[in-house]
This record gives sequence, structure tokens and C-alpha cells, in this order.
Amino acid sequence: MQVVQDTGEIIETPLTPEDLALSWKKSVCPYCGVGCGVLVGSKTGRVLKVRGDHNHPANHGLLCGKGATLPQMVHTPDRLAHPMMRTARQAGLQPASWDDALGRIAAEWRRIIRDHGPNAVAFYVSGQLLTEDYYVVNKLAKGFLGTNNVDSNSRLCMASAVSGYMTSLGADAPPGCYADIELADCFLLIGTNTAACHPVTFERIRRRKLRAPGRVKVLVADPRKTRTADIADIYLPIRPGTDVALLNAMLHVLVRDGLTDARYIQRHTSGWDAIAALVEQYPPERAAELCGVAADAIIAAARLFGRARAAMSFWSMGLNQSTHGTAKNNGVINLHMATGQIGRPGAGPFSLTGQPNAMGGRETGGLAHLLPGHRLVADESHRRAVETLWGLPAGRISPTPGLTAVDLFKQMAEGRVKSVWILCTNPMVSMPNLSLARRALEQAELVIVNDIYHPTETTQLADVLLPAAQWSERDGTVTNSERCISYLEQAIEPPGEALPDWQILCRFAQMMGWGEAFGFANAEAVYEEYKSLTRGQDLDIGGVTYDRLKQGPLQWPCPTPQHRSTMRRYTTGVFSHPDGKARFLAHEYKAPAEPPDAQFPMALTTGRVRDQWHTMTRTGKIPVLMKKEPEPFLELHPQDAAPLGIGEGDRVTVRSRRGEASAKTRLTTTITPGTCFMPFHWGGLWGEAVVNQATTDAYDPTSKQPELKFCAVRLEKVTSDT
Ligand SMILES: Nc1nc2c(c(=O)[nH]1)N[C@H]1C(S)=C(S)[C@@H](COP(=O)(O)OP(=O)(O)OC[C@H]3O[C@@H](n4cnc5c(=O)[nH]c(N)nc54)[C@H](O)[C@@H]3O)O[C@H]1N2
Ligand SMILES: Nc1nc2c(c(=O)[nH]1)N[C@H]1C(S)=C(S)[C@@H](COP(=O)(O)OP(=O)(O)OC[C@H]3O[C@@H](n4cnc5c(=O)[nH]c(N)nc54)[C@H](O)[C@@H]3O)O[C@H]1N2
Ligand code: SF4
Ligand SMILES: [Mo]
Repeated sequence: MQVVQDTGEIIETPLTPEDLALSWKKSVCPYCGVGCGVLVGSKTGRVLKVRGDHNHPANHGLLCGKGATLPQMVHTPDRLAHPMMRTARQAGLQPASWDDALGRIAAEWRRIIRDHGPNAVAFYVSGQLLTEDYYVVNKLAKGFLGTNNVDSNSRLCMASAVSGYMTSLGADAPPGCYADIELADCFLLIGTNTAACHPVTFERIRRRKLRAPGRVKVLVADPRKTRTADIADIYLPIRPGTDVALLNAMLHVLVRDGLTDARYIQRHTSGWDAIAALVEQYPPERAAELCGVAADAIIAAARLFGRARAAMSFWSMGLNQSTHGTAKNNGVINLHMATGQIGRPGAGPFSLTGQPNAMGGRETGGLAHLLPGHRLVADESHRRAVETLWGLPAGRISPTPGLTAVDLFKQMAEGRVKSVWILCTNPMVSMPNLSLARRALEQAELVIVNDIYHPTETTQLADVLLPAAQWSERDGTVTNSERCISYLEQAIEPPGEALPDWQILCRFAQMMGWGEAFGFANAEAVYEEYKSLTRGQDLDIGGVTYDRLKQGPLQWPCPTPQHRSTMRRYTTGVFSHPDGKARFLAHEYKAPAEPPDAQFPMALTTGRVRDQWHTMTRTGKIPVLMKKEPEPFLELHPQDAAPLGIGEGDRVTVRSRRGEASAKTRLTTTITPGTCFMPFHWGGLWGEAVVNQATTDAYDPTSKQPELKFCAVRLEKVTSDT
């Protein structure tokens, strides 16, 4: 097994003599949305090594410490290899046959749908499913079961980016590509800890900066001075939740200093007058007050952006996980439209997707308001088109968008949704306001979970638990942050009776009597059918085949077999709104949903560390990663700690209106005073540091994405540490 010495380094993995004894398959790292191409080395049915794929455009052979240690999460003692069921909530899970397990779901769902209608059942899925899984679950629910209740953990992740692009540009997805990094001379990194969360992309930005340190400028806005800020020319220690004020003020400066592109604005955009009037009200001095950063720094940042030859913005959860997430996204895109920094090499707004296939989920209709091929449930012509392609009678697809993640759990807690099928996500750690999520699953009549391990905090609550084949044990496709579709080859056989998620769903569909519509011979057959739903749409992949993907990845749109990748969209300045123009959207700054007050005086923000992945079902089993990041912590400014008598390493309870979590402190001056931070990785199986007990489920009214980056808390030192 490969030994990684320091997970902090970006790793090059040259071929060694021992590697010649392994059989190698092409795949993609199943962690973050960078989507690094990997080569998977296996022998006698075991994955032994992973190397970076030098021919993949996302990483050119580089890997981070998580990618390089992938073999260690494949063959673990807690792999789920057989279906399991419990007969009563108090009873333990017992092994079951596939027929019994799926037969029970079919019988119960028939009963529930007969008695309460199709919206009493729901799927809660994941940006870590492959495109083929995502397509099948959408077809099954929206076309056949008759409910649009398919939402994804992506609702907690990039829903605000989707609504930001849709409202600003008229269509979803970033316009540019990773290759723009090597062409840009200004980077705005806002609400992203790129160094920890998209390490290989960060490495490309870092190398670009180091190659021309005087000419390439980096601006970082984050309430925590993370390693991402190490390469910053200007670091803005923004108060959490105040990005709209900052972005409005940056546009104010661009206008005042004559740094906007009047010709671009006039030809290719609409709504300028309204935004110009609004940002007039946001002089940097006002934003400085709201954001807690110096006015001079805002002016300097705006000028660097405005004077750049080619500027790129990157952002992720610091903007998206907000009750004003859509406005924050619009605010970044406004800057690019005003300066014509979009649709040309080295320029553009670029939201970083978190999960490896969050983008594929968006494409296949994997959110409650979407249909496959970037279509909308609410649009009658879109529903008709999909019904025709699925061979269904007109009117079969419900016109009502399904329940989004938070509302789904609320309606389950209230007894209106009776059963949920959870695939590839661990909501009992990752949902905000966990006591509500727990009530929801306890209240549900039948909880079905597909996972690869057991126990997790969620599989423990399953009535029916189904074993999924995981990464390297099945084939399929994913789309990364830059719209790049890659094929993942199967390298080894899954353990026991485990099956790919799409096959589990197809078997269930057959039991429901829909065998013909779900009789796919293999993953390629699923892909071919999905492809037919993209014809003529903005993401047309008519020219993409498994055979082509086996040669190398392709960026959509790619409508014909001769077509090569589309690296950049909107190169002619024609956008996807009906009038062809991009829209300036003017938003006033608004405070977060739960501002601190006398009772709960601190702002709690949450997020990630470099060496753990989400709820740790994988990285928690990898010693070298655990050694780097062994325990949860509460990051706190000494200025906030001192009056409470809290010192370094003290155990502190973080209490909100909804619940509490506790962890040892790490005192640091790199966090904005008044704000504390906890990673959300550690769930109930690890102890008391479950931060989502405290977080709020208040959400953005447009994207429905919850405000995981802000709630009001009170800190209490735990005196008797046991
Ligand atoms: N190591 C690792 N990498 C990952 C993941 C992982 O679990 N571990 N998960 C993947 C996934 S799914 C995702 S979505 C991405 C997330 O990637 P990121 O978004 O980079 O990660 P986070 O740590 O959630 O949040 C980023 C930063 O936002 C800052 N922030 C908080 N509030 C605000 C605010 O109001 N304004 C601004 N400007 N900044 C704010 C936080 O201090 C934090 O540093 O990472 C992906 N990559
Ligand atoms: N407080 C707070 N909470 C957050 C966030 C935050 O920043 N702060 N971020 C949010 C975001 S952006 C995200 S993306 C979510 C992530 O949260 P989750 O999706 O809950 O996190 P994971 O641990 O990745 O869960 C994936 C589950 O699927 C299983 N699995 C892995 N591969 C497969 C497979 O092929 N098939 C099946 N069926 N199962 C598989 C894993 O074992 C694991 O149990 O968390 C959200 N929650
Ligand atoms: S950067 Fe992301 S995709 Fe690349 S190896 Fe690391 S975790 Fe995997
Ligand atoms: Mo995410």
C-alpha cells in the first residue's frame, strides 16, 4: 500500500517498478468537485494504489492527500455487503435477500401512495451519485411514482449557485474552465477555502501567482484567514454574512473610478440603471462599517479587479450557504458583467462545486424543481418534452415542484411525508438543525438507506438498508466544476451482493411493474437514454459516448460526434435569457436570519478541514488523515475567549436556540472577532462535537439553501471535563 508522508503536499505519483504488477483503470477521484483524473491500480480484486492521470485536464497528474489515500477506504471491515432489514424500530437489523428487501419497499410504497398520494414518499440523494444513478432516480420518481420529491444534499451545497447563474445569465453552470487559471491575472477568492477544499485547483492558482507575483493579483474575502489567504495581495477579513455589501461597494468603486466597460454593458446586459442607482448607496465607507474591513482595502481590491486584463472569481460555501446566497452569487456575477470579464480567455465567474458530481446532478434534474436536461418542473413545455421522451401520457409529471431538503425533513417530522429513500448521503450529520432531522426519521413509517458502510449515523436509523457498490467497483460518469464529463472505469468487483445504486433502483422499478422502462442492460444504456433528453438543450451531449469518454473527458455542450469540448460559453456575449442579455440584479444588503443578540452574542460559522471529507465515513478510516486532523475543535479569537475565562484547549459548549455541540478550543487571531468556527465533520458516532445540532435551517427564499454559515450562539466553558 502506498504510504503518503505528508498530506499537506500536492502529490505527484510517478510510476514505480512495483506498479507494473498492477492492472490499471482510468477513473476520477470521488472526493471533491475538482474532479481529478486518477489511475486505479488493482491486483486480485483489491485496489492497491492510485496515481494522478497526467492526461486529465483538471489535474495534469497532481493529487492531494485525500486522493492519494483512496485505496485505504475501499476494503474496510464495515463495508456493507448484504441487504438488511428490521421488523420493528426496537429490533436489530437482520440480513435479508434483495427480493425481500425490495419487495417490502414496493409493498409499503404502494400502500402509502394509495392512501396518501405520491407526495408522501420522497428520495433524498447526493452529489456523490454518478450521473446514471441520478438519471434513474429522477425518471423513477418524477415519471413513474408521480412525485417530484427528489432533492439532494446539493441543496445544502450549490443551490444558490444554480439560482445565481439562472437569474444572472439565464442558464446554470460556470462559463469558463480551469485552463483560464493559467491566463488570468486577477483572482477574487470569496467564501472559499480553496487551499483546503479544492487543493489541486488552488495549486494551479498558487503556481500562477508564483510565476508572476507582481502582475498576478489575488484577493481573498473570508472571516477566517485560512491558508488560502497565504497567496493574497489583499485579504479582506469580512464579517460573516455581509458579502452583498462588500460586492456592492466594489461595484461602486468600479463605477466611480471609471473602471466599468460601458460598451459591454450596453450591448450585452440589462438592468444597468437599477444596479448603478443601488451601488451609489454603497460607498466603501458604508461597506467598511457593515463588513468590518477597512474602506481602503475595499477600494484597493476593486481597483485590482477593475484594472485586470483577465479576472476570475472563485467561490463556494461562504457565499452559497446563506439566506442571501442567490444575492451573493448575483453580486459576484455583476462585477464580471460590469467589467466585461466574462466569456473570454482567463476571465469569468467560477463557482467551485463541492462534490464530484454535483454538476451531473444539476444536468439530470436532481433537484426537486428540475427535470433532466436543464428543464424545469414548473414549465409545461418542459414537462411535455420529458413525458414524450419517456413514453408517458401528457400530464403524468406533476406540475408542482417537489420538497426541497429542509422542507422535506420538516414535512416528514410533521407526518406528511411517510417514507424516505436516502442514497449516498448522511443527513444525520450533515443536515442543519439535527434534532428536527432526527424527529423526521423517527416519525417516518419506512426509512430506506443505500450506503457503502454500516454503521453511519443515518444507517443506524434505517428500516431497510441496501448495500451499494462504490467507487472503483462499478462504472459510470461524472461532471466536475468546469462542465467536464469523465468516465469512471470499473476496476474491481463489489463486495458480497452490493450493486450500483442505479441497478438497485431499477430492480425496485421492476417490482413496481415498470420493467420495460427500467430494463437497462448496463450503465452505458442509461447514459444513452439520458443523452437523448439533452438534445437541443444548452447542455447538449449528443456527441458524447462512453467510447469517446474512454479516450478522454469532454466538456459540454458537445452536440455532435465531431464536436470537441466547449471550454468557454458566452464567447459572443449572447446569454441565455430570452433577450440574449445578462441581467444585473440589484440586491440590498440584508442581515443573516439570526443575528447575534444579548442572549446568543456570537456568530457561529461552520465548514471544513483539508484532511477530512464530510461526515468522515471514508477519511475517518485513513490513519494518515486522522493523524493530521484527529479531533474536532472550536476556533475562537482570544479577544472573545478572555472575558469568558476560556483558554487554549478548554472544552467549550456552543449553544444555540436549537441545540448544542462541544469541542476543545483553538484560539487564533486569524478569525474575525465575534465569530467562532467549527468543522461539521464529526458526527454522533464520534462524540459530542456535532455542530449541526446548533445550526439553523433558515434558508434563502430563492435557492432554498440553508444558512449553514451563520447562526447566533452562546459559549460556555465546560468546567468538569470528563
Ligand atoms: N477537505 C475537504 N475538501 C472538500 C470537502 C470536505 O469535506 N473536505 N467537501 C467538498 C464540498 S461538498 C464542498 S461544498 C466544498 C466546500 O468548500 P469551501 O466552501 O471552500 O469550504 P467551507 O469550509 O465550507 O467554507 C469556505 C469558507 O467560507 C468562509 N465563510 C464563512 N462564512 C462566510 C461569509 O459570510 N462570507 C465569506 N466570504 N466567507 C465565509 C469560511 O470561513 C470558510 O473558510 O469543499 C469540497 N472539498
Ligand atoms: N454545518 C455544516 N453542515 C454542512 C455543510 C457545512 O458547510 N456546514 N456542508 C453541506 C454540504 S456543502 C454538503 S455537500 C453536505 C455533505 O454531507 P453528506 O452528503 O451527508 O456527507 P458524506 O459523508 O459525503 O455522505 C455520503 C454518504 O454516502 C456514502 N457513500 C459513499 N459512496 C457511496 C455510493 O457510491 N453509494 C451510496 N449509496 N453511498 C455511498 C458514504 O459512506 C456516506 O455515508 O454537508 C452539508 N452540511
Ligand atoms: S483535489 Fe479533490 S479531486 Fe483532486 S485528489 Fe484532492 S480531493 Fe480528489
Ligand atoms: Mo458540498
